[in-house]
Amino acid sequence: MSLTSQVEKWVDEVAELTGPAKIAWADGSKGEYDRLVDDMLRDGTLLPLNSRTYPNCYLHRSHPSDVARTEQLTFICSRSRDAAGPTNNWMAPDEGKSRLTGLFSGSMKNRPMWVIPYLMGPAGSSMSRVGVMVTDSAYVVASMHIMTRVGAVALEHMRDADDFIRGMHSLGDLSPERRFILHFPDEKLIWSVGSGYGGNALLGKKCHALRIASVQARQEGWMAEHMLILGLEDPEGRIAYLAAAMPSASGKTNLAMVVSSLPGYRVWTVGDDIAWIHVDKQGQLRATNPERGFFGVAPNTSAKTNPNGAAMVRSNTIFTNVALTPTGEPWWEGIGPEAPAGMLDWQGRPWKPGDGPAAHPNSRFTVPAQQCPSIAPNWEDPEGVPISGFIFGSRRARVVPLVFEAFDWDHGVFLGSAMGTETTAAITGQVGVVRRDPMAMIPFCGYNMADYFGHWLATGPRLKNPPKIFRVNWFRRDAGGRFLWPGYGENVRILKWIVERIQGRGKALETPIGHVPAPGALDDSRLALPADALDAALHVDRDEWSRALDELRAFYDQFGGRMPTAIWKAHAETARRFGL
Ligand code: OXD
Ligand code: MN
Repeated sequence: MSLTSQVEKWVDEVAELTGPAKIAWADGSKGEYDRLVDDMLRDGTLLPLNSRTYPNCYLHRSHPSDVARTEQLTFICSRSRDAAGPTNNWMAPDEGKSRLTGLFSGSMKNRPMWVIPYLMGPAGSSMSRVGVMVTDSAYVVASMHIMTRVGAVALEHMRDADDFIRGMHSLGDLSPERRFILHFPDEKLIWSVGSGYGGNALLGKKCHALRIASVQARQEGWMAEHMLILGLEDPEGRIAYLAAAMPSASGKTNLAMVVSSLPGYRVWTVGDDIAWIHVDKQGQLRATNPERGFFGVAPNTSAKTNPNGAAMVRSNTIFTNVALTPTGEPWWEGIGPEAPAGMLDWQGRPWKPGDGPAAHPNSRFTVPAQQCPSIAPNWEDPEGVPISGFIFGSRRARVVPLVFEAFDWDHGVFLGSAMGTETTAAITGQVGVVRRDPMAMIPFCGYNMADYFGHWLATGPRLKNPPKIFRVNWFRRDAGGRFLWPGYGENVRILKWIVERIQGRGKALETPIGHVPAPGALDDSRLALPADALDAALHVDRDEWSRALDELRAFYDQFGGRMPTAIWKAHAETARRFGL
Protein backbone atom coordinates (compact mmCIF):
# COMPACT_ATOMS: atom_id res chain seq x y z
CA MET A 1 0.00 0.00 0.00
CA SER A 2 1.51 3.36 -0.98
CA LEU A 3 1.71 6.30 1.41
CA THR A 4 -0.89 8.20 -0.58
CA SER A 5 -3.36 5.32 -0.94
CA GLN A 6 -5.68 6.72 1.73
CA VAL A 7 -5.50 10.18 0.16
CA GLU A 8 -6.43 8.78 -3.24
CA LYS A 9 -9.25 6.70 -1.77
CA TRP A 10 -10.73 9.72 -0.01
CA VAL A 11 -10.36 11.93 -3.12
CA ASP A 12 -12.25 9.28 -5.12
CA GLU A 13 -15.05 9.27 -2.54
CA VAL A 14 -15.31 13.07 -2.68
CA ALA A 15 -15.37 13.05 -6.49
CA GLU A 16 -18.10 10.41 -6.41
CA LEU A 17 -20.20 12.70 -4.20
CA THR A 18 -19.51 16.08 -5.81
CA GLY A 19 -19.32 14.95 -9.47
CA PRO A 20 -16.69 17.39 -10.81
CA ALA A 21 -16.03 17.90 -14.52
CA LYS A 22 -12.38 16.98 -13.91
CA ILE A 23 -9.86 16.49 -11.11
CA ALA A 24 -6.59 18.45 -10.91
CA TRP A 25 -3.86 17.84 -8.33
CA ALA A 26 -2.13 21.04 -7.23
CA ASP A 27 1.67 20.93 -7.32
CA GLY A 28 2.29 24.34 -5.71
CA SER A 29 4.52 25.53 -8.58
CA LYS A 30 4.81 29.09 -9.82
CA GLY A 31 3.62 27.95 -13.25
CA GLU A 32 0.46 26.57 -11.67
CA TYR A 33 -0.16 29.80 -9.75
CA ASP A 34 0.32 31.85 -12.92
CA ARG A 35 -2.11 29.64 -14.85
CA LEU A 36 -4.70 29.93 -12.08
CA VAL A 37 -4.34 33.71 -12.15
CA ASP A 38 -4.64 33.84 -15.95
CA ASP A 39 -7.81 31.73 -15.85
CA MET A 40 -9.30 33.93 -13.12
CA LEU A 41 -8.40 37.12 -15.02
CA ARG A 42 -10.18 35.66 -18.02
CA ASP A 43 -13.37 34.72 -16.19
CA GLY A 44 -13.44 37.89 -14.05
CA THR A 45 -12.77 36.19 -10.67
CA LEU A 46 -9.70 38.45 -10.46
CA LEU A 47 -9.18 41.96 -11.74
CA PRO A 48 -5.67 43.15 -12.60
CA LEU A 49 -4.20 46.00 -10.56
CA ASN A 50 -1.74 48.61 -11.77
CA SER A 51 1.22 46.50 -12.92
CA ARG A 52 3.71 49.35 -12.43
CA THR A 53 2.83 50.29 -8.84
CA TYR A 54 1.40 46.90 -7.75
CA PRO A 55 3.15 44.24 -9.87
CA ASN A 56 1.48 40.81 -9.80
CA CYS A 57 -1.31 42.10 -7.58
CA TYR A 58 -4.99 41.33 -8.16
CA LEU A 59 -8.39 42.25 -6.80
CA HIS A 60 -11.08 39.74 -5.98
CA ARG A 61 -14.65 40.75 -5.10
CA SER A 62 -16.45 38.15 -3.03
CA HIS A 63 -20.19 37.60 -3.05
CA PRO A 64 -21.64 40.52 -1.02
CA SER A 65 -23.17 38.09 1.49
CA ASP A 66 -19.88 36.27 1.92
CA VAL A 67 -17.49 38.74 3.52
CA ALA A 68 -16.40 37.38 6.92
CA ARG A 69 -16.22 34.24 9.02
CA THR A 70 -19.70 33.06 9.95
CA GLU A 71 -19.41 31.70 13.46
CA GLN A 72 -23.12 30.96 13.76
CA LEU A 73 -22.72 28.50 10.86
CA THR A 74 -19.54 26.92 12.25
CA PHE A 75 -19.93 23.65 14.17
CA ILE A 76 -17.80 21.19 16.10
CA CYS A 77 -19.15 17.70 15.36
CA SER A 78 -17.52 15.80 18.18
CA ARG A 79 -19.19 12.59 19.37
CA SER A 80 -20.70 14.27 22.41
CA ARG A 81 -22.00 17.79 22.95
CA ASP A 82 -19.91 18.00 26.12
CA ALA A 83 -16.71 17.42 24.20
CA ALA A 84 -17.46 20.58 22.18
CA GLY A 85 -18.52 22.50 25.29
CA PRO A 86 -20.99 25.33 25.83
CA THR A 87 -19.09 27.94 23.78
CA ASN A 88 -19.11 25.98 20.51
CA ASN A 89 -22.01 25.20 18.21
CA TRP A 90 -22.36 21.44 18.20
CA MET A 91 -23.94 19.06 15.73
CA ALA A 92 -23.92 15.26 16.01
CA PRO A 93 -21.52 13.82 13.40
CA ASP A 94 -24.24 11.77 11.68
CA GLU A 95 -26.62 14.70 11.54
CA GLY A 96 -23.85 16.96 10.14
CA LYS A 97 -23.06 14.48 7.42
CA SER A 98 -26.63 13.81 6.45
CA ARG A 99 -27.48 17.54 6.32
CA LEU A 100 -24.45 18.39 4.20
CA THR A 101 -24.37 15.38 1.93
CA GLY A 102 -27.28 16.87 0.00
CA LEU A 103 -25.43 20.18 -0.37
CA PHE A 104 -22.23 18.53 -1.63
CA SER A 105 -24.04 16.09 -3.87
CA GLY A 106 -23.28 17.13 -7.47
CA SER A 107 -22.03 20.52 -6.22
CA MET A 108 -18.98 20.46 -8.53
CA LYS A 109 -20.88 19.51 -11.66
CA ASN A 110 -19.36 21.42 -14.59
CA ARG A 111 -16.54 22.69 -12.39
CA PRO A 112 -13.03 21.31 -11.92
CA MET A 113 -12.17 19.87 -8.53
CA TRP A 114 -8.75 20.77 -7.21
CA VAL A 115 -6.91 18.49 -4.79
CA ILE A 116 -4.47 20.50 -2.69
CA PRO A 117 -1.95 18.61 -0.56
CA TYR A 118 -0.60 21.22 1.85
CA LEU A 119 1.89 21.35 4.69
CA MET A 120 1.25 23.46 7.77
CA GLY A 121 4.59 24.44 9.30
CA PRO A 122 8.17 24.61 8.05
CA ALA A 123 9.55 21.83 5.88
CA GLY A 124 11.58 19.37 7.90
CA SER A 125 9.93 20.15 11.22
CA SER A 126 8.52 17.39 13.39
CA MET A 127 5.89 19.96 14.47
CA SER A 128 4.53 20.37 10.91
CA ARG A 129 1.34 18.61 9.83
CA VAL A 130 -0.25 17.63 6.52
CA GLY A 131 -3.67 18.41 5.11
CA VAL A 132 -5.37 17.54 1.86
CA MET A 133 -8.09 19.88 0.75
CA VAL A 134 -10.42 19.58 -2.20
CA THR A 135 -12.15 22.64 -3.56
CA ASP A 136 -13.99 23.89 -6.63
CA SER A 137 -12.71 27.47 -6.18
CA ALA A 138 -9.64 28.61 -8.13
CA TYR A 139 -9.39 31.64 -5.80
CA VAL A 140 -9.08 29.25 -2.86
CA VAL A 141 -6.35 27.26 -4.65
CA ALA A 142 -4.34 30.43 -5.38
CA SER A 143 -4.83 31.63 -1.81
CA MET A 144 -3.72 28.26 -0.43
CA HIS A 145 -0.56 28.61 -2.56
CA ILE A 146 0.22 31.82 -0.68
CA MET A 147 -0.89 30.72 2.79
CA THR A 148 0.51 27.17 2.93
CA ARG A 149 3.21 24.96 1.39
CA VAL A 150 1.43 23.13 -1.43
CA GLY A 151 2.38 20.01 -3.37
CA ALA A 152 4.87 17.15 -3.00
CA VAL A 153 6.46 18.77 0.06
CA ALA A 154 3.23 18.08 1.93
CA LEU A 155 2.92 14.40 1.00
CA GLU A 156 6.58 13.89 1.90
CA HIS A 157 5.78 14.86 5.48
CA MET A 158 3.10 12.21 6.01
CA ARG A 159 4.22 9.84 8.74
CA ASP A 160 1.78 7.13 7.67
CA ALA A 161 -1.00 6.66 5.12
CA ASP A 162 -3.64 8.11 7.42
CA ASP A 163 -1.57 11.08 8.63
CA PHE A 164 -3.49 13.94 7.00
CA ILE A 165 -6.44 16.18 7.73
CA ARG A 166 -9.19 15.82 5.14
CA GLY A 167 -10.85 19.07 4.06
CA MET A 168 -13.79 19.07 1.65
CA HIS A 169 -14.81 22.49 0.34
CA SER A 170 -17.34 23.58 -2.23
CA LEU A 171 -18.70 27.01 -3.04
CA GLY A 172 -22.15 25.46 -3.35
CA ASP A 173 -24.52 28.25 -4.31
CA LEU A 174 -22.87 30.74 -1.88
CA SER A 175 -26.16 31.17 -0.09
CA PRO A 176 -25.88 31.86 3.67
CA GLU A 177 -28.96 29.61 4.00
CA ARG A 178 -26.90 26.70 2.77
CA ARG A 179 -23.55 27.61 4.31
CA PHE A 180 -21.93 25.34 6.93
CA ILE A 181 -18.44 24.85 8.26
CA LEU A 182 -18.28 21.52 10.09
CA HIS A 183 -15.34 20.02 11.97
CA PHE A 184 -15.16 16.33 12.86
CA PRO A 185 -12.18 16.19 15.23
CA ASP A 186 -12.53 12.45 15.84
CA GLU A 187 -12.17 11.81 12.09
CA LYS A 188 -9.60 14.54 11.28
CA LEU A 189 -12.19 15.85 8.84
CA ILE A 190 -13.54 19.27 7.76
CA TRP A 191 -16.60 19.92 5.57
CA SER A 192 -17.17 23.48 4.39
CA VAL A 193 -19.84 24.53 1.91
CA GLY A 194 -21.44 27.74 0.74
CA SER A 195 -18.62 30.24 1.36
CA GLY A 196 -15.52 31.24 -0.59
CA TYR A 197 -14.22 33.62 2.04
CA GLY A 198 -11.12 33.54 4.25
CA GLY A 199 -11.33 31.38 7.35
CA ASN A 200 -14.49 29.67 6.06
CA ALA A 201 -12.78 28.46 2.89
CA LEU A 202 -8.98 28.43 3.31
CA LEU A 203 -9.25 25.28 5.37
CA GLY A 204 -5.60 25.16 6.40
CA LYS A 205 -6.04 28.24 8.54
CA LYS A 206 -8.72 28.37 11.24
CA CYS A 207 -10.35 24.98 10.53
CA HIS A 208 -7.19 22.87 10.45
CA ALA A 209 -4.43 24.86 12.21
CA LEU A 210 -6.68 25.89 15.11
CA ARG A 211 -9.94 23.93 15.52
CA ILE A 212 -8.71 20.46 14.54
CA ALA A 213 -5.10 21.08 15.63
CA SER A 214 -6.18 22.26 19.10
CA VAL A 215 -7.80 18.85 19.66
CA GLN A 216 -4.72 17.00 18.38
CA ALA A 217 -2.45 19.27 20.41
CA ARG A 218 -4.23 18.38 23.64
CA GLN A 219 -4.08 14.67 22.81
CA GLU A 220 -0.41 14.84 21.86
CA GLY A 221 0.79 17.31 24.51
CA TRP A 222 1.40 20.49 22.51
CA MET A 223 -0.50 23.76 21.95
CA ALA A 224 -2.24 25.24 18.90
CA GLU A 225 -2.87 28.91 19.64
CA HIS A 226 -4.37 31.99 17.97
CA MET A 227 -1.09 33.84 18.47
CA LEU A 228 1.45 35.92 16.62
CA ILE A 229 5.12 35.13 17.22
CA LEU A 230 7.72 37.90 17.30
CA GLY A 231 11.29 38.42 18.39
CA LEU A 232 12.31 41.64 20.15
CA GLU A 233 15.96 42.45 19.53
CA ASP A 234 17.57 44.78 22.08
CA PRO A 235 20.51 47.15 21.53
CA GLU A 236 22.94 44.38 22.62
CA GLY A 237 21.60 42.15 19.82
CA ARG A 238 19.81 39.69 22.14
CA ILE A 239 16.45 38.45 20.82
CA ALA A 240 13.58 37.41 23.12
CA TYR A 241 10.68 35.61 21.44
CA LEU A 242 7.13 36.33 22.56
CA ALA A 243 3.79 34.84 21.48
CA ALA A 244 0.68 37.01 21.71
CA ALA A 245 -3.00 36.06 21.54
CA MET A 246 -5.34 38.77 20.33
CA PRO A 247 -8.87 38.58 18.90
CA SER A 248 -9.42 38.99 15.17
CA ALA A 249 -8.81 42.49 13.79
CA SER A 250 -7.29 43.80 17.03
CA GLY A 251 -3.85 44.78 15.80
CA LYS A 252 -2.15 41.37 15.86
CA THR A 253 -0.67 41.73 12.37
CA ASN A 254 0.45 45.28 13.16
CA LEU A 255 2.21 44.16 16.34
CA ALA A 256 3.83 41.15 14.67
CA MET A 257 5.69 43.45 12.27
CA VAL A 258 5.86 46.68 14.26
CA VAL A 259 8.63 49.16 13.47
CA SER A 260 10.15 50.21 16.76
CA SER A 261 9.91 53.82 17.87
CA LEU A 262 12.79 53.13 20.30
CA PRO A 263 16.30 53.42 18.86
CA GLY A 264 18.26 50.18 19.12
CA TYR A 265 15.16 47.96 19.37
CA ARG A 266 13.84 45.92 16.49
CA VAL A 267 10.95 43.51 16.07
CA TRP A 268 11.37 40.37 13.95
CA THR A 269 8.25 38.67 12.58
CA VAL A 270 7.84 34.90 12.86
CA GLY A 271 4.05 34.71 12.47
CA ASP A 272 0.99 36.97 12.63
CA ASP A 273 -1.93 34.68 13.46
CA ILE A 274 -1.25 31.11 14.58
CA ALA A 275 1.42 29.48 16.73
CA TRP A 276 2.05 25.77 17.16
CA ILE A 277 4.00 25.37 20.37
CA HIS A 278 5.79 22.27 21.63
CA VAL A 279 7.70 21.43 24.80
CA ASP A 280 11.22 20.35 23.81
CA LYS A 281 13.42 17.81 25.60
CA GLN A 282 14.88 20.52 27.83
CA GLY A 283 11.42 21.63 28.97
CA GLN A 284 11.53 24.77 26.80
CA LEU A 285 8.52 25.91 24.77
CA ARG A 286 9.33 26.27 21.07
CA ALA A 287 6.97 27.80 18.52
CA THR A 288 6.54 27.54 14.76
CA ASN A 289 4.22 29.47 12.50
CA PRO A 290 2.21 26.86 10.56
CA GLU A 291 1.36 29.37 7.81
CA ARG A 292 3.38 30.61 4.85
CA GLY A 293 1.56 33.89 4.24
CA PHE A 294 -0.49 36.59 5.88
CA PHE A 295 -4.24 37.02 5.43
CA GLY A 296 -4.45 40.48 6.96
CA VAL A 297 -7.18 43.06 7.42
CA ALA A 298 -6.58 45.91 4.93
CA PRO A 299 -8.44 48.88 6.52
CA ASN A 300 -6.13 51.01 8.66
CA THR A 301 -3.01 49.41 7.24
CA SER A 302 -0.81 52.35 6.30
CA ALA A 303 2.76 53.59 6.22
CA LYS A 304 1.99 55.09 9.65
CA THR A 305 0.20 52.20 11.40
CA ASN A 306 2.16 49.33 9.85
CA PRO A 307 4.99 50.41 7.53
CA ASN A 308 6.21 46.84 6.99
CA GLY A 309 2.68 45.69 6.24
CA ALA A 310 2.14 48.54 3.78
CA ALA A 311 5.45 47.74 2.05
CA MET A 312 4.89 43.98 1.78
CA VAL A 313 1.57 44.25 -0.09
CA ARG A 314 3.06 46.20 -3.02
CA SER A 315 3.64 43.04 -5.08
CA ASN A 316 2.42 39.43 -5.43
CA THR A 317 -0.67 40.13 -3.34
CA ILE A 318 -4.31 39.17 -3.76
CA PHE A 319 -6.63 41.84 -2.36
CA THR A 320 -10.21 40.94 -1.53
CA ASN A 321 -13.06 43.45 -1.21
CA VAL A 322 -10.93 46.62 -1.22
CA ALA A 323 -11.89 49.68 -3.29
CA LEU A 324 -10.31 50.40 -6.68
CA THR A 325 -8.88 53.75 -7.81
CA PRO A 326 -9.19 54.93 -11.43
CA THR A 327 -5.49 54.22 -11.91
CA GLY A 328 -6.00 50.58 -10.90
CA GLU A 329 -4.67 50.72 -7.35
CA PRO A 330 -6.23 49.23 -4.24
CA TRP A 331 -7.65 51.66 -1.70
CA TRP A 332 -9.11 51.30 1.79
CA GLU A 333 -10.10 53.48 4.70
CA GLY A 334 -6.98 54.47 6.64
CA ILE A 335 -4.55 53.72 3.79
CA GLY A 336 -3.15 57.25 4.08
CA PRO A 337 -3.71 59.08 0.78
CA GLU A 338 -7.17 60.62 0.35
CA ALA A 339 -9.64 58.73 -1.81
CA PRO A 340 -9.16 59.95 -5.40
CA ALA A 341 -12.19 60.94 -7.45
CA GLY A 342 -13.75 58.25 -9.61
CA MET A 343 -13.21 55.29 -7.32
CA LEU A 344 -15.17 52.03 -7.32
CA ASP A 345 -16.21 50.55 -3.98
CA TRP A 346 -15.61 46.95 -2.89
CA GLN A 347 -18.60 45.80 -4.91
CA GLY A 348 -17.45 47.64 -8.03
CA ARG A 349 -20.01 50.45 -7.71
CA PRO A 350 -19.04 54.10 -8.37
CA TRP A 351 -18.20 55.64 -5.00
CA LYS A 352 -18.09 59.21 -3.68
CA PRO A 353 -17.24 60.57 -0.21
CA GLY A 354 -20.27 60.28 2.06
CA ASP A 355 -21.32 56.93 0.55
CA GLY A 356 -19.98 54.95 3.55
CA PRO A 357 -16.89 52.77 3.55
CA ALA A 358 -15.45 52.22 0.07
CA ALA A 359 -13.55 49.10 1.15
CA HIS A 360 -15.37 46.45 3.14
CA PRO A 361 -14.33 46.78 6.84
CA ASN A 362 -13.14 43.15 6.69
CA SER A 363 -11.38 43.52 3.33
CA ARG A 364 -8.12 41.60 3.23
CA PHE A 365 -4.73 41.10 1.62
CA THR A 366 -3.17 37.69 1.05
CA VAL A 367 0.60 37.91 0.74
CA PRO A 368 3.64 35.61 1.10
CA ALA A 369 5.23 36.05 4.55
CA GLN A 370 8.66 36.17 2.94
CA GLN A 371 7.79 39.61 1.54
CA CYS A 372 7.54 41.19 4.97
CA PRO A 373 10.59 43.44 5.50
CA SER A 374 10.74 42.36 9.15
CA ILE A 375 10.45 38.61 8.55
CA ALA A 376 12.85 36.86 10.93
CA PRO A 377 15.77 35.13 9.18
CA ASN A 378 14.93 32.01 11.22
CA TRP A 379 11.15 32.11 10.73
CA GLU A 380 11.14 28.70 9.07
CA ASP A 381 13.53 27.07 11.53
CA PRO A 382 12.26 23.47 11.87
CA GLU A 383 13.04 23.61 15.60
CA GLY A 384 10.90 26.71 16.09
CA VAL A 385 11.88 29.67 18.27
CA PRO A 386 12.13 29.55 22.09
CA ILE A 387 9.21 31.35 23.72
CA SER A 388 9.99 33.29 26.89
CA GLY A 389 6.76 35.24 27.30
CA PHE A 390 3.06 35.08 26.46
CA ILE A 391 0.87 38.12 25.93
CA PHE A 392 -2.93 38.17 26.05
CA GLY A 393 -4.36 41.35 24.51
CA SER A 394 -7.86 42.50 23.71
CA ARG A 395 -9.90 45.59 22.93
CA ARG A 396 -11.38 47.10 26.07
CA ALA A 397 -12.37 50.76 26.38
CA ARG A 398 -12.36 50.36 30.16
CA VAL A 399 -11.34 48.04 33.01
CA VAL A 400 -8.15 46.46 31.64
CA PRO A 401 -4.85 48.34 32.16
CA LEU A 402 -2.38 48.99 29.35
CA VAL A 403 -0.08 46.21 30.57
CA PHE A 404 0.35 44.00 33.61
CA GLU A 405 2.08 40.77 34.50
CA ALA A 406 0.58 37.64 36.04
CA PHE A 407 1.88 36.46 39.41
CA ASP A 408 2.69 32.99 38.08
CA TRP A 409 1.72 30.45 35.38
CA ASP A 410 -1.66 29.48 36.86
CA HIS A 411 -2.57 33.12 37.43
CA GLY A 412 -1.57 33.86 33.83
CA VAL A 413 -3.87 31.09 32.60
CA PHE A 414 -6.63 32.67 34.68
CA LEU A 415 -5.93 36.08 33.06
CA GLY A 416 -6.11 34.48 29.61
CA SER A 417 -9.35 32.71 30.50
CA ALA A 418 -10.75 36.02 31.79
CA MET A 419 -10.24 37.86 28.52
CA GLY A 420 -13.17 39.76 27.04
CA THR A 421 -13.10 41.92 23.94
CA GLU A 422 -15.14 44.35 21.85
CA THR A 423 -16.16 42.59 18.63
CA THR A 424 -14.86 43.66 15.20
CA ALA A 425 -15.82 43.25 11.54
CA ALA A 426 -13.80 40.02 11.19
CA ILE A 427 -16.96 38.09 12.02
CA THR A 428 -20.50 38.71 10.89
CA GLY A 429 -22.66 40.22 13.64
CA GLN A 430 -22.74 43.30 15.81
CA VAL A 431 -19.48 45.28 16.04
CA GLY A 432 -18.26 46.80 19.33
CA VAL A 433 -20.07 44.69 21.93
CA VAL A 434 -18.02 43.02 24.67
CA ARG A 435 -17.90 39.28 24.44
CA ARG A 436 -15.84 36.80 26.39
CA ASP A 437 -12.91 35.57 24.32
CA PRO A 438 -10.52 33.52 26.47
CA MET A 439 -7.03 33.46 24.96
CA ALA A 440 -8.67 34.87 21.75
CA MET A 441 -9.69 31.24 21.11
CA ILE A 442 -13.47 31.37 21.57
CA PRO A 443 -14.12 30.94 17.81
CA PHE A 444 -11.23 28.55 17.30
CA CYS A 445 -11.00 26.02 20.13
CA GLY A 446 -12.17 22.67 18.75
CA TYR A 447 -13.15 21.26 22.14
CA ASN A 448 -14.59 22.15 25.53
CA MET A 449 -12.85 25.30 26.73
CA ALA A 450 -12.83 24.13 30.34
CA ASP A 451 -10.62 21.26 29.18
CA TYR A 452 -8.57 23.76 27.17
CA PHE A 453 -7.87 25.76 30.35
CA GLY A 454 -6.99 22.45 31.99
CA HIS A 455 -4.53 21.72 29.18
CA TRP A 456 -2.83 25.11 29.69
CA LEU A 457 -2.65 24.49 33.44
CA ALA A 458 -1.16 21.02 32.90
CA THR A 459 1.51 22.40 30.54
CA GLY A 460 3.06 24.76 33.13
CA PRO A 461 4.59 22.05 35.36
CA ARG A 462 6.21 20.44 32.28
CA LEU A 463 8.31 23.56 31.68
CA LYS A 464 11.75 24.24 33.13
CA ASN A 465 11.23 28.02 33.06
CA PRO A 466 7.57 28.67 32.32
CA PRO A 467 7.23 31.81 30.20
CA LYS A 468 5.98 34.84 32.09
CA ILE A 469 2.46 35.81 31.13
CA PHE A 470 1.28 39.38 30.43
CA ARG A 471 -2.04 41.06 29.69
CA VAL A 472 -2.15 44.14 27.42
CA ASN A 473 -4.86 46.53 26.23
CA TRP A 474 -3.87 49.24 23.74
CA PHE A 475 -7.51 50.33 23.45
CA ARG A 476 -8.32 51.89 26.84
CA ARG A 477 -10.08 55.26 26.55
CA ASP A 478 -10.51 58.33 28.75
CA ALA A 479 -13.86 59.72 29.86
CA GLY A 480 -14.03 61.71 26.60
CA GLY A 481 -13.61 58.52 24.51
CA ARG A 482 -10.03 59.29 23.45
CA PHE A 483 -7.44 56.50 23.41
CA LEU A 484 -5.06 56.78 26.38
CA TRP A 485 -2.14 55.16 24.57
CA PRO A 486 -0.88 55.98 21.05
CA GLY A 487 -0.32 52.31 20.11
CA TYR A 488 1.33 51.10 16.88
CA GLY A 489 5.13 51.74 16.88
CA GLU A 490 4.95 52.93 20.48
CA ASN A 491 3.85 49.46 21.59
CA VAL A 492 7.52 48.51 21.47
CA ARG A 493 7.85 50.39 24.77
CA ILE A 494 5.48 47.85 26.29
CA LEU A 495 7.38 44.94 24.72
CA LYS A 496 10.59 46.39 26.14
CA TRP A 497 9.17 46.40 29.69
CA ILE A 498 7.82 42.88 29.18
CA VAL A 499 11.25 41.59 28.15
CA GLU A 500 12.91 43.47 31.02
CA ARG A 501 10.52 41.71 33.42
CA ILE A 502 11.37 38.37 31.81
CA GLN A 503 15.04 39.15 32.32
CA GLY A 504 14.35 40.07 35.95
CA ARG A 505 15.17 43.76 35.49
CA GLY A 506 11.96 45.76 34.93
CA LYS A 507 10.42 47.51 37.95
CA ALA A 508 6.82 46.82 38.88
CA LEU A 509 4.15 47.52 41.46
CA GLU A 510 1.90 44.81 42.83
CA THR A 511 -1.86 45.29 42.40
CA PRO A 512 -4.73 42.83 43.04
CA ILE A 513 -4.64 41.72 39.38
CA GLY A 514 -0.88 41.45 38.88
CA HIS A 515 2.22 43.61 38.47
CA VAL A 516 1.91 46.92 36.61
CA PRO A 517 4.97 48.95 35.56
CA ALA A 518 6.35 51.06 38.44
CA PRO A 519 6.44 54.83 37.87
CA GLY A 520 9.22 55.51 35.38
CA ALA A 521 9.63 51.82 34.46
CA LEU A 522 7.95 52.17 31.05
CA ASP A 523 10.33 53.91 28.68
CA ASP A 524 8.44 57.11 27.72
CA SER A 525 11.44 59.00 26.31
CA ARG A 526 10.39 61.39 23.53
CA LEU A 527 6.74 60.40 23.99
CA ALA A 528 4.58 63.47 24.51
CA LEU A 529 1.70 61.89 26.44
CA PRO A 530 -0.89 64.17 28.06
CA ALA A 531 -0.31 64.54 31.82
CA ASP A 532 -1.75 61.59 33.78
CA ALA A 533 -2.52 59.57 30.63
CA LEU A 534 -0.10 56.82 31.64
CA ASP A 535 -1.47 56.72 35.19
CA ALA A 536 -4.99 56.46 33.81
CA ALA A 537 -3.92 53.77 31.32
CA LEU A 538 -2.37 51.69 34.13
CA HIS A 539 -5.06 52.34 36.74
CA VAL A 540 -6.69 49.31 38.39
CA ASP A 541 -10.25 50.24 39.32
CA ARG A 542 -11.80 48.22 42.16
CA ASP A 543 -15.44 48.85 41.13
CA GLU A 544 -14.84 47.98 37.49
CA TRP A 545 -13.03 44.78 38.48
CA SER A 546 -15.75 43.86 40.91
CA ARG A 547 -18.27 43.95 38.05
CA ALA A 548 -15.84 42.14 35.74
CA LEU A 549 -15.39 39.33 38.27
CA ASP A 550 -19.19 38.92 38.48
CA GLU A 551 -19.45 38.68 34.68
CA LEU A 552 -16.64 36.19 34.69
CA ARG A 553 -18.35 34.04 37.31
CA ALA A 554 -21.40 33.78 35.04
CA PHE A 555 -19.16 32.80 32.12
CA TYR A 556 -17.30 30.14 34.11
CA ASP A 557 -20.54 28.77 35.62
CA GLN A 558 -21.69 27.43 32.25
CA PHE A 559 -18.83 24.91 32.29
CA GLY A 560 -20.12 23.41 35.56
CA GLY A 561 -17.86 20.93 37.35
CA ARG A 562 -15.57 20.72 34.31
CA MET A 563 -14.02 24.10 35.11
CA PRO A 564 -10.55 23.56 36.66
CA THR A 565 -10.41 24.48 40.35
CA ALA A 566 -7.18 26.46 39.77
CA ILE A 567 -9.17 28.96 37.68
CA TRP A 568 -11.86 29.34 40.35
CA LYS A 569 -9.11 29.69 42.94
CA ALA A 570 -7.42 32.52 41.01
CA HIS A 571 -10.83 34.19 40.61
CA ALA A 572 -11.49 33.97 44.37
CA GLU A 573 -8.00 35.22 45.22
CA THR A 574 -8.46 38.24 42.97
CA ALA A 575 -11.69 39.11 44.77
CA ARG A 576 -9.97 38.64 48.10
CA ARG A 577 -7.05 40.88 47.13
CA PHE A 578 -9.56 43.60 46.24
CA GLY A 579 -11.21 43.03 49.64
CA LEU A 580 -14.46 42.03 47.92
C1 OXD B 1 -8.28 36.01 10.97
C2 OXD B 1 -9.32 36.05 12.01
O1 OXD B 1 -8.58 36.09 9.77
O2 OXD B 1 -8.97 35.85 13.19
O3 OXD B 1 -7.09 35.83 11.34
O4 OXD B 1 -10.49 36.29 11.68
MN1 MN C 1 -6.92 35.34 13.40
